[in-house]
Amino acid sequence: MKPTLDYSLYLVTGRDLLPPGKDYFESLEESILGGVTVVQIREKSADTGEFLTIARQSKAICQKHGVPIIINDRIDIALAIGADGVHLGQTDMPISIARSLLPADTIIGLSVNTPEQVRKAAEDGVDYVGVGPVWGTKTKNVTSPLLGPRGVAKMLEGLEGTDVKSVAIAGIKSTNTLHCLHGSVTKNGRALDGVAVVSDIVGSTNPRAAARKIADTVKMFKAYE
Ligand code: TZP
Ligand code: MG
Repeated sequence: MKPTLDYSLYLVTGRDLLPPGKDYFESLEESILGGVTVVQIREKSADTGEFLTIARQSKAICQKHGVPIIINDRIDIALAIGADGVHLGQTDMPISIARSLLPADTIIGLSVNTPEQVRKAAEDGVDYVGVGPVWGTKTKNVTSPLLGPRGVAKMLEGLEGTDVKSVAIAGIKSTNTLHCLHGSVTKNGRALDGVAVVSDIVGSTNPRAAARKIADTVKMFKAYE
C-alpha cells in the first residue's frame, strides 16, 4: 500500500547553503523538529559514494522522527537505502520506467513547469508534482518563466479530478508562503498540498525556527481552506 504523505512542508536539502560551521545533519534534524513533513535529499555535486553515505545517514534521522525521505534524481540510491520516494525532472528517467524499477509503494514526484507537463504527469501516474518556479531564486539556475501564484493556479487546474498531490517551489519563504498558497487556489478550489523550500530553512542559523514559521503558516492556511 502506498503511504499517504503530508506534503505541507517539503524540505529540499542544499549543503552549499548551510551557514558557516553549521552541520548538515544537525540542520536537517532541527528543521524536522521545526515541522518539516517530508525531506528530499538533493545532491548535485556529490559522487555516488558520498551521496549514498549522506542519504543513509539522513534516512536514519528522518526515520527517527517518522518523516519520509525522497531522493532527487537517483533511482539507484533510492533503492539502495530503501527511500520512500524519488523526485525526477523532465529530462530524467521516464516515469513508466522509474515505476517498473522501484517497489510498488514508492512515491514518485516530478518537476513541472508548464500546464502540458502537469497533464502528462497526471496521465503517467506520478504521485505528486513540484510546480515551479514560483518566484526567483538564487538556489538553482531556473530557465523557465516565473509562474507567480496565479501561474501556479493555472497548473493546478490540470490536476482537478485527479489525486495527484502538489507542492510549489522556488523563492518560497516564511514571508510569502501565505501569498503562494492563497494566490494559487483554482476557481474550483483546488489548492497546493504544501510548499517546497531550500534556502529559507537550510540557510538559517536556526532552521528549527525557520521551519516552524512556514509550517505554522501552512497549518493556518489548511485550517481555513
Ligand atoms: N527546483 C526548482 S527551484 C529549486 C529547485 C530545487 C530551488 C529552490 O530553492 P529556494 O532556496 O527555496 O528558492
Ligand atoms: Mg532531476
